[in-house]
Amino acid sequence: MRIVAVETRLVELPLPRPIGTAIHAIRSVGCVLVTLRTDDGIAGESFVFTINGARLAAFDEMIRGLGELIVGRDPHDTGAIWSDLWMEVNPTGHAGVTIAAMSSLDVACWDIVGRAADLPLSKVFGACRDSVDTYASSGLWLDASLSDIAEEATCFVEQGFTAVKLRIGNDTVIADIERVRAVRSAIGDDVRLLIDANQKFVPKDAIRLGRRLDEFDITWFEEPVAVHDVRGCAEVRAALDIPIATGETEFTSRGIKQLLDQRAADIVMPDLQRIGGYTEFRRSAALAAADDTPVSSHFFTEHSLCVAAATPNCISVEHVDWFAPLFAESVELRDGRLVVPNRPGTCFTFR
Ligand code: SMN
Ligand code: MG
Repeated sequence: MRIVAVETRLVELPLPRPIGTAIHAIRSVGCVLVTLRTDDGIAGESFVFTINGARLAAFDEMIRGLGELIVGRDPHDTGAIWSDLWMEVNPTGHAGVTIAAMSSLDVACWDIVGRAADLPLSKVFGACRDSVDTYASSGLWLDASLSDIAEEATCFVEQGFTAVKLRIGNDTVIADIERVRAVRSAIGDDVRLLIDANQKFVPKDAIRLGRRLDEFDITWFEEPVAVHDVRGCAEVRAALDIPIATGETEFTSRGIKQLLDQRAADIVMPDLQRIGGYTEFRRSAALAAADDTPVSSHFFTEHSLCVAAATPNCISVEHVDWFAPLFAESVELRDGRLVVPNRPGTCFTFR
């Protein structure tokens, strides 16, 4: 089997309302949808996105440019394709747009592998489970009022979620504590509460806040400090009882390795686009497993499900509904977990 064409399509998905985190102001997501075609008619799909579609054309250009290099290759040779493209991107660097493009080609190749075998990728990778824990993550934004987040949290619980993620990162400790208190009282003691600071704090402030949050039974404290302050993140982790989750902004298994080496995370969070597709997701998860560290996938709910199902140390998949309109199929929430579908490939196809 040979790859014969790489096609891309740009799509903009507006959010129901603009939202904010400590570092983002988001109105929409711009996506590059990627289709790899093969000589025997099987196609593989994947996508990358940018917030508000910013500089999406650069991603499209990189995907098509690197895509040309894999025309003529057997899509089953995911290992060789990864290694060859890794050498190719030396001048542009092993992070950012280049890795996002490599990720999209990798995921589309694996989709073909699954479809050609008529197997879900969870089975191709070696399934561990048929459902994966999840948490509601398309809400509880930093710019929403206290009453809005309480109402949203209640709504998530009514929908069947057993865990929710709240964005924090206000200018005062008191304001963040109020938000945590509002959500905790809305969801009760039996629903898990995760918090995400989106890199807002310096280590001392993160520690000060974290100590004040002990009474709220926080499942994890995500990205407490700036992405490059790995040592600072390790300080926060050492000082707090609340587990620290980070890694969504790391590129490839090398980024995850740094977090593990510096003991900066209790949970690492590979993001399919930044990590380097399924190939590097699995390498990252294997490094974490050897370090007795759990992983939880970031964004890409639909496309992460199959690899999460086949990752022994994967504890959850983030539930974000932004990309659902792209797909003909939807994820299914059952008893607070996402069901791993039995369809071939990634189990999801573009409309
Ligand atoms: C997040 C990342 C990107 C956009 C919005 C929110 C957040 C998450 O860090 O982990 O969901
Ligand atoms: Mg996050």
